[in-house]
Amino acid sequence: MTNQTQVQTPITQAHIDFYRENGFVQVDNMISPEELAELREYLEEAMQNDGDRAVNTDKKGGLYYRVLNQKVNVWRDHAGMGRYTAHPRFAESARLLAGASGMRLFHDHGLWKMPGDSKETPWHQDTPYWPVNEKNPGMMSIWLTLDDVDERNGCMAFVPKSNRLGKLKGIDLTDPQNIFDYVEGGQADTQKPVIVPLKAGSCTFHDGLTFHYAHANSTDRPRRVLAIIYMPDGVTYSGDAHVITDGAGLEKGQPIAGPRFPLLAREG
Ligand SMILES: O=C(O)CCC(=O)C(=O)O
Repeated sequence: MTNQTQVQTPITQAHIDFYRENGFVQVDNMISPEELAELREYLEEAMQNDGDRAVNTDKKGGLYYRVLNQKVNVWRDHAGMGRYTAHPRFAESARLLAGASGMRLFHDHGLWKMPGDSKETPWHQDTPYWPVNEKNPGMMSIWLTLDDVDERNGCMAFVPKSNRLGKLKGIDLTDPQNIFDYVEGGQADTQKPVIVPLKAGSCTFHDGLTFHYAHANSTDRPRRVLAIIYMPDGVTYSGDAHVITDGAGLEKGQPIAGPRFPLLAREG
């Protein structure tokens, strides 16, 4: 007989209610100062060293790099990052907010907004980029900042309840369309963003359908973030090409599962 220890999280009923109402939520002090120091060290190593599994979205100087210096699947090249990306506290927090019976890892990514020629991350939804069949898959991200963030160095902003607008077109992050033009019936109720400055070690969670944006970095230091994307157990693969699912041996129409997509949190 197994004796499962309940995973402790900072999630309160107020967080759950806010997330379900608005499609995002701020959670302060997700990690301790000691964890923050360790995670900074690990993510620095993961971003600076080339392994064979993690993937850089663009090279220094590229258009995408000016928006984000992004490395996906850092957990697959760095065992220390693996510990954080699979952290039960983060995954259980995500599960509680979403109200899912189980949460799987989709992928992690280091998201650094570099100083210098920095561009904003335009308003977008995440769901249109993912190779899943469901229009509303309940997928979500934790965005955990390793630096204090505000409007000067790339904090996030969200449009409350925009997740209820459903899945719209994907935005080209380097040559953005205006996502608000895609909203049927006009823009009025969809353009009231909430800007979310955070202290290092704090985080936001957002639904894959929630409109979000990040300011450009006008400081002289990188803005360092670990983001992890979770999917409720049972979300199915569309068969579309995607850096995370290509070569993972998945069958179109089948639930995304297997060793690259571990179940990180479950009910009970
Ligand atoms: O970090 C950013 O600038 C944007 C992050 C984002 O779009 C996301 O985590 O979905």
